[in-house]
Amino acid sequence: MSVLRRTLVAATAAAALAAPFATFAQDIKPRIIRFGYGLNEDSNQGRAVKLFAQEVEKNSGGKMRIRAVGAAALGSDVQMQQALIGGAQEMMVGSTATLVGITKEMAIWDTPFLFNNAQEADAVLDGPTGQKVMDKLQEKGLVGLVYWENGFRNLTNNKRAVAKLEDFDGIKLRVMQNNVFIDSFKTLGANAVPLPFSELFTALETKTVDGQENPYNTILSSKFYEVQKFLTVTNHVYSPWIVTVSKKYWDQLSKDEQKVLTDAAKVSRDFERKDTRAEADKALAELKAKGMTINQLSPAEANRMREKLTTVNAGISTNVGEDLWKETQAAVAKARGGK
Ligand code: TK8
Repeated sequence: MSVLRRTLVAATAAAALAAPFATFAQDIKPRIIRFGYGLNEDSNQGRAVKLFAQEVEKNSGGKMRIRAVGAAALGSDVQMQQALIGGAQEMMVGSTATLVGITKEMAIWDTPFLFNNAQEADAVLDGPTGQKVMDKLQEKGLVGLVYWENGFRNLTNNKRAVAKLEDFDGIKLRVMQNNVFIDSFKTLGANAVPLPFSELFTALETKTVDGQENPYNTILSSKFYEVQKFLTVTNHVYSPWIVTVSKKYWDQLSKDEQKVLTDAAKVSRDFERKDTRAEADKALAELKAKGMTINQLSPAEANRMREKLTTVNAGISTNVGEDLWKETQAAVAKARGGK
């Protein structure tokens, strides 16, 4: 083959390879994916959505773009879920707890003290049990991609430092719109008031409610320290977030486009968990510096709270099904055994 001919062949091959991208960049408008979330842009949730957007744009060569909308500007978790199901919005991230009205099995993650630490949570959520629960969303019009960490939830309020079970009495406590949370806090003696997260700051500010419970990261990024005096370290439940796609939208995507989203979701999950944990490690000191009064429960009182909360387990097991309950307990035991 002559030098000229070899050059020509190489040039033609390069052009053929470049062609689809060239066509695409010039002729096809990028797919715009509206991705809603509830927290502020400057939060662990906001940072991870941003990273996800960068990954999607990079891996699709600019063909798919994420239009990220934070601070519940597209609606509360529950409103966004409905928009995804109807096909009016493409993606979101929110608490698994707010999905229980759609997929009852999600309530398994609301079991008080299910996980002792984040490693157990990762093993179970990323394992077959987590996948099974996530797959249940499909028949309801949602596709779950990955679990992110919201985190271990802790109590804040304006009435008093909660040092013992009896201190919950009469505290008007905002909880997520979910029966397990309502039951759990009623059991502890609080007056549980279900409200969307998007209404929470105002409800605390206007004293419609006295308190709430969320991970340290959220107490910081949502500035709850401005309207809450007392923080009690309870770690009463590990709360996952879940990244979901409208199934109506998902089914319109090519396999390659779906892969761009699943790959980016995995990268975002690993980033988000690291970032969240690093922030949580420093958050308590920051909240103290912002003026919150922080107290730990004594081991005896922590135990009393734990025991009291086991009374909600039977209800969760009935709701999610005894098989899933048992499977989850076994998965936790396995993770705990370090296997
Ligand atoms: C954000 C919520 C939030 C959750 C809550 O949209 O509602 O308290 O912890 O993270 O999903």
